[in-house]
Amino acid sequence: MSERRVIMHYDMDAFYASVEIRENPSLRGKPIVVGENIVTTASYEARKFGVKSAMPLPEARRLCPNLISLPVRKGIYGEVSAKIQELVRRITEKTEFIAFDEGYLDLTEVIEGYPSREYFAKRFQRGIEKNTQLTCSVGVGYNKLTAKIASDINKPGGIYIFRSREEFVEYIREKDVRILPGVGKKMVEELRGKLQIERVGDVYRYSLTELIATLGRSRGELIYQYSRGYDYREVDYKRKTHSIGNENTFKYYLETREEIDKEMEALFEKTYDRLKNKGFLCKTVVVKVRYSDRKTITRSKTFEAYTGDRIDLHEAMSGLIEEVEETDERKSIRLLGVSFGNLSKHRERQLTFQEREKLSKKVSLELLREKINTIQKKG
Ligand code: TTP
Ligand code: MG
Repeated sequence: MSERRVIMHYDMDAFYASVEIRENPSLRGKPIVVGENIVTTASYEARKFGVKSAMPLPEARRLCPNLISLPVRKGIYGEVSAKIQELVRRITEKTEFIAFDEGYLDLTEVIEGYPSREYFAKRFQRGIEKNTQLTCSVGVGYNKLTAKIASDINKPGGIYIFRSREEFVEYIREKDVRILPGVGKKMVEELRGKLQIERVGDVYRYSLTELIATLGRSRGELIYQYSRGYDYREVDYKRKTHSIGNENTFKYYLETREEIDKEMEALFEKTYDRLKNKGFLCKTVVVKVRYSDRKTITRSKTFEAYTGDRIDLHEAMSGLIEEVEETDERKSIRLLGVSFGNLSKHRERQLTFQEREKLSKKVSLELLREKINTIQKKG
């Protein structure tokens, strides 16, 4: 694989918080967080006080007494996210969305039509802002790794570009190893404790074999390659839809089992139709319930193999709802949802039990033949 690819990564700035500000401009310029108990994200004004994602709300308030906290409204962020993805897809089909607010674009071919990478990046940001009133940060690299790291460098509203591996290594060698994707808390401890690695450059002291011996194959290889700017992953633009679901919020809360069952049936029909029409099979059924006090629970069941069987799926859903009924305190319900996850297209489905048996017999036969051949050759 050459380094001639041009990959871009975009990441929306303070996404949930920015959407809330857009919906209510009087919040602009104020320190806000989105989250009920835990901060999911903080506006850049709140970040100045040290408030950040995953922080308990009381702690955030201690740091920033004027903090405004807002409840999470996933539905709206999902809609904005879909709009952004639609805009991005107009640029190229070679797009991989990895979260609500971020994604990769393979620009290798597209970029030829533009005067420069900076020009493209600026234009991209302007396009997103014009259509969504939201800002994003953009990184351009020669692979996913370098693009992703680049987009974080000049946040918010920033652009950063790595043109070559040399440039990347030069930038990264003095940085904390945590800058590398996949290096989490546990790995940081191991790197420090077992190998005295703190900065990316410290990784270069060890051979690949040494890293694998200490960290295991996949983590050893990852850190060896990433620290040097190697990453061969493609922008996975054929990536599948991850789930199909429907939910319903009720003006008048549901109180009885009959009401709940009726609504669940309707949701099931709607969701099952979509699954069938799109030609998907699935492995997981998820049921979501939100009570009048906003407490939300989800229960899921995962099958061994992919299925599109109406009865199987319906049974799973009913089982989950029963589970919920047994655990809750029978409060009134304001929202119900059903979704099918772990999707697979029909033709990519897993083998049935019989098919697997047949195949394994075939494979054993082939192995046996191979063995006989080797023995004959040796003889
Ligand atoms: P991020 O892109 O990590 O953060 P962000 O967009 O809020 O801020 P930044 O400008 O640094 O990119 O996550 C995107 C959204 O995902 C974020 O707005 C809220 C949500 N989120 C959570 O719900 N829980 C979390 O722990 C994190 C990190 C994010
Ligand atoms: Mg973001």
